Amino acid sequence: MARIECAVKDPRDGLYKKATVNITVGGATGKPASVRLEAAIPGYVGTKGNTNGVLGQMAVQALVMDDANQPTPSTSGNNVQVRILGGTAATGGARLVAGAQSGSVLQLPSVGGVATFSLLGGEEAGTLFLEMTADRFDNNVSNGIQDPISAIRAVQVLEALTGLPVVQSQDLGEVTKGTTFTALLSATGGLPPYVWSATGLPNGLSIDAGSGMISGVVAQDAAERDYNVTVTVTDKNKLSSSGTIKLKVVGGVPEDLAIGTCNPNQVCDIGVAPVGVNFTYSFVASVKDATWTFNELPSWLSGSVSGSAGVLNGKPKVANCGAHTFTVTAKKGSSSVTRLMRVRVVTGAVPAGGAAEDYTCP
Ligand SMILES: [Ca+2]
Repeated sequence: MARIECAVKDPRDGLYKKATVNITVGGATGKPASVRLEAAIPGYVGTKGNTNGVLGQMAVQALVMDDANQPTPSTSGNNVQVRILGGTAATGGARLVAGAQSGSVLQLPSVGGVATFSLLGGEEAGTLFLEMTADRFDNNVSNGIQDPISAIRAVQVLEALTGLPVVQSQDLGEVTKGTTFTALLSATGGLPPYVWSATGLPNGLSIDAGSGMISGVVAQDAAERDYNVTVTVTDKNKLSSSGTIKLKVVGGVPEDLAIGTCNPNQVCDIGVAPVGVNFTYSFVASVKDATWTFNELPSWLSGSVSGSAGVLNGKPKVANCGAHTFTVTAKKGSSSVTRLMRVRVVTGAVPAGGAAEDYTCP
């Protein structure tokens, strides 16, 4: 108990007025009611032996407060237990040190409600969870903890001081079912090496954790639509961030792009072209939005695209007599099919006033 007395002089009558109040000091139980851990600035610790200048140890204060939020009285025994919780990669080699004690668990006496120890980082970066416990039953943890009061604090263990890694968002475009697809993702910042993961990929595609390579063959049962894939990259500090990769699955295997009834193992005849007569031929695919290219066309023939058709056009001369082979390629998304075609230039009708040798093949 303590008595507080206060006296003031009243300016109106010049008399002193007094008041007293009795208060109870340490009015609460003096038993632990709350505990907390306070890490020294900057609040993170480096991995053991890191060469990047991150300090490998830091001081941590364990505070034990009573019901009135006052420091619990010091006791003759240990009244603070601190331990590193297992289960994270960062625990390997990490330890707590105070005086002669060293390990993943310490039991310490508090002085003025505070026990101080050091945390040393281990081999791996990541998050460490420190648990502090006091015993409300008797403010002593050495004889068993009957009524635990606990708090957990996360501490980041860093290999180097870097920013977060950032995934470069990108649009991978159209991916055609049934065809092999690969795309290499990239990240910046953070501390390589990176570990990659992805959610929302269409069936058949997967990401390589080590390289960030998305690859595979989109399954035939994958829905044909736009996909927004969440890609997460985690760096050596175990810091991670996510980005969105877009792609669109489209239908169509090479067989769907069959050109006419021509099969892939034969030369496909598209007919004859008489000398002196304009020759036209259109290729139309069985799927929409195919694009067309022609290769090794004879000099008298030119290819073009009209709408969704690939069109050949030309007027052969007598010098062009004979068979000509060339290739036609129809492409849709990443799927394409190429066929070998043949056209034969033959003798044409001689127009009025024309010379027979200009229209007659040898
Ligand atoms: Ca106890």
